[in-house]
Order: sequence, then structure tokens, then C-alpha cells
Amino acid sequence: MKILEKTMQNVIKRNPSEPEFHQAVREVLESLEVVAERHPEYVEAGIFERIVEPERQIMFRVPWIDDNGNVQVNRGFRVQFNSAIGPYKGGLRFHPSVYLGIIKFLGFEQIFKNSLTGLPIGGGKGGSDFDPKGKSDREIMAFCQSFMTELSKHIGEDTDVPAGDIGVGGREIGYLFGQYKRLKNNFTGVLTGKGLTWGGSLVRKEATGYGLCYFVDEMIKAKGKSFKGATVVISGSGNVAIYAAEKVMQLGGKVVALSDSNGYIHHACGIDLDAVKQIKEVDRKRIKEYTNYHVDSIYTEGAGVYNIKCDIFLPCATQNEVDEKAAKTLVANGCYAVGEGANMPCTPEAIKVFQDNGVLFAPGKAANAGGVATSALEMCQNSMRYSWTFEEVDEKLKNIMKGIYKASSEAAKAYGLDDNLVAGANIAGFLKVAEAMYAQGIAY
Ligand code: NDP
Ligand code: 2IT
Repeated sequence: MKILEKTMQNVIKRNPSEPEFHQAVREVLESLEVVAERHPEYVEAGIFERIVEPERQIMFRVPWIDDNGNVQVNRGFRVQFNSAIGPYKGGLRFHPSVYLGIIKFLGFEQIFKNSLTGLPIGGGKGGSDFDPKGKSDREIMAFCQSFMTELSKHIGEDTDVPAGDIGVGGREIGYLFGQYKRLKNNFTGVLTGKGLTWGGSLVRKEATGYGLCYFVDEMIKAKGKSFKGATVVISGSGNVAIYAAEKVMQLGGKVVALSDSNGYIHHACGIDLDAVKQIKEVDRKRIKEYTNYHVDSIYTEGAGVYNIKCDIFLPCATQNEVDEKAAKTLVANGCYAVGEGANMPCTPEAIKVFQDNGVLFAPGKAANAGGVATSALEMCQNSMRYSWTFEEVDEKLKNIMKGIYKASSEAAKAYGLDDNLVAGANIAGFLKVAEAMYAQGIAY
């Protein structure tokens, strides 16, 4: 039997009905078999059993009043997964699909991602089943204030520093920060993704998408390819997708499609990003509206953006959006590289299709770490009460992404796994956390 199979079985038993969490843990433990063989001291110290169990999980009621005067009740979460290398750090997701299993999968992934950045941040994640779609600004504010009223008891600049994720952008971070400050009478870097006039960092908004492209650029460069002249399809049209598209274009690629949860647009001559920003960031409307800006673009209802022929595909929407069938379609259409901007957007079956067909594959933990890395740079600037220029932060981000690519590919090689970046990222991210947990004894 494999060394870590028992740990996996315990995870399933102890966390029933949480398939996304099981999926995330399984992938990591499978990669770590080779590490367990080489490091019996980590097995003896129970590092594997401990790392799959969150240090702390907080669930709370979030009551608020809607515009009709009705009381609404949502559920709030914060999972403080691992603090071995720094304060818990990770985003907040507001989406009706959120339940404990989603937050745990995201918090677990965050441990390794944050470790890969090389910066001192532990892993955590939070959120709510609140659906921001169609809500007025006042309703969003009422929800955020109620959510923070409880969350404020558990976070702090040296304890746990939340940020954005799906459904949480600059507007929400503003309302959350305002409420924290009001409750604590303390102006501190307790959240990242803040506005530029109140402690935010330049490049944070762009960081995940830009970082994804810097990572993919390194990965394809190693095989003699580049974004120049490449046709790129991106799923999603939120924060990560928009700034991935922007960087692809700056690097000389052509983005021909974007999507949202209703459908996707195809614009063969290249997406007009100003129109997308207006629709999504300003008007908060559906991607379908794009056809009003460009009559030569085509809107298709439903999932399926991956059916459009491309050289490089960047899934930037949500977990498990790319299944085996989608992967086979991408391969058949000649796609040679896939970079995960979202967290766990490709199913294990899809990843296998890519790997079996020689598609260069950049796993989310490594490829989308630019967002949280820049959050850590925001924390750093807040502590210094200073701010770097756009160019300074962008340069640091670029170097961090190059470093993550190097660490992941070197770890894969060191363990005889060729250029398997999935395993390499898991191993490199794990080793730093394991060493810290080992040194700190059975503290958690
Ligand atoms: P946004 O809320 O800004 O955008 C999310 C996008 O994905 C929207 O286009 C949304 O469509 C689509 N989407 C969300 N849920 C679903 C679903 N169930 N089915 C289909 N489409 C869906 O979020 P972000 O861009 O910030 O996040 C996107 C992904 O990137 C997530 O996986 C997130 O965890 C990950 N990520 C984000 C980081 C960040 O810094 N923001 C950092 C690292 C990873 P619609 O509007 O119709 O819901
Ligand atoms: O998934 C992620 O890495 C994020 N949503 C960003 C987290 C952060 O703290 O910036």
C-alpha cells in the first residue's frame, strides 16, 4: 500500500460529502508519495496527517436586511488552515455554491501556493454562500458589514489577512475594511486588495492575470515557444480573466474568446478589452452585452468556450470547469499549453489527457500565485508605511513567477518526475511548510 493512502482514507472519513476537498488533497498526497519515501522523519512526526487537518475552522451566521426590508441569513466561513510559515493568508469567496468543502479545498491549495511564492504567508480561505449578483450597493454593504462584524474577531495583520476571490473585488474589500476599522479603531493592513488611496498596492488588481502569463511564458519559452502570434482562449471574464487577457495582448498574443456563467463570446479578430472592462467592471453586466459593441462577434449560450480553436488555453473561472471531454477537444484542436488561472479548474481526468498528449500544463497553485504574492507585497508596504511604484511591484511579481517556475521544475527533476509541474509545484510548496512544521514541534 502507498504510504499516504491511509491519510487519504482518513480525510474522506473525517470530511464526508466534501468532494472538492477530497480531490485537492488526493492530488497533493499522490505527488507527495515520493517525498514520504525520502523523508521518513516527516511520516513519523505526523506531518501528513496534520497538514490535511485545518488548524481552525470558523462558521458563523450572517444576518442582513435587503432593500425590501426583509431579513436575510447567510452562512460565513473562515478556514485557518496552516500558519507554519506565516499568518493565514487567502481570499474570501462570495458565491451561492460556497459551503465548507469548497472553502477547505481552497484553503488547502493556498498552503502550498503561498509557500511557493517564497514569502512568509500561511494558508487560509473564507467566504459565504451570499450571491452578490443583482444586489444593490446598499445590500452589498449591509452584507459586508455584518460579515465583518463576526470575522473581525478572528483576523488581524499578524494573524490572518483575507483578500478577494470570486464575487469579492475592490468594492467589497472597501466595505469590509471600513467596518473592520470602525470596530477596532485601528488602521491596519488586515485585508489586501485595498484601494490605492487607503493602503492598497499598485499591480494587485492585475497581479493574478499578469502573473499567470509570466508563468506560462516561462513554461513555453523552455520549449522554444512564445505568446507572440499565439491564439489564446480564456474562460471567465472576471478579475483574473481580464488581466490575463491584457497581459497576453501586451506579450503579442491574440485573445479570441471569454466567458461567464451564462455563455461565451468569440471575436475572431481579437477581443476589445476596453469593452469587456466597461461591461464587467463598470456596468456589472453579462458578457453577452459584448455583441452590442462588436456586431462581428458571436455569443453562444452555455458552457463550451474551450470548443474554440486555440494554441493556449487559460481557464480563469472556477473549479472543475474543464473535464475530460473538454480536454480532448482542446487537444484535437491543436492547443499546446494550458495555464490554470482559476483554482483547480481542470479535473484530474482532464489533466491526465493534457499530460498524455504532451500539452504543457501549468497547475493553478503555481501559475495563479501572482495574486497572493502581490498581496504579500501589499502587506510588506503596509508594514513599512510606504509604497512602491507600479514598475517596482511588477518587476518583483515577474521575478516571483520566474522563481516559482524554477522551483517547481527543479523539484520535479530532483524527484525523477521530468517536467511534471503538477508534482513539482506540490513538492516544492510542501517541503518548505513541512520543514517549518517539523522544526516547530507538535505545536499544531
Ligand atoms: P471574479 O468574481 O472576478 O470572476 C469570476 C469569473 O468566473 C466570472 O466571469 C464568473 O462568471 C465566472 N464563474 C464563477 N463561478 C462560475 C461557475 N460556477 N460557472 C461558470 N463560471 C463561473 O473572480 P476572480 O476572477 O477573482 O476568480 C476567478 C478564479 O481565479 C477563481 O477560481 C479564483 O479562486 C481564482 N483566483 C483568483 C485570484 C484573485 O486574486 N482574484 C487569485 C488566484 C486565483 P459569472 O459572473 O457569470 O459568475
Ligand atoms: O486564490 C487566491 O490565491 C486568491 N484568491 C488571492 C488570495 C490573496 O490573499 O490575495
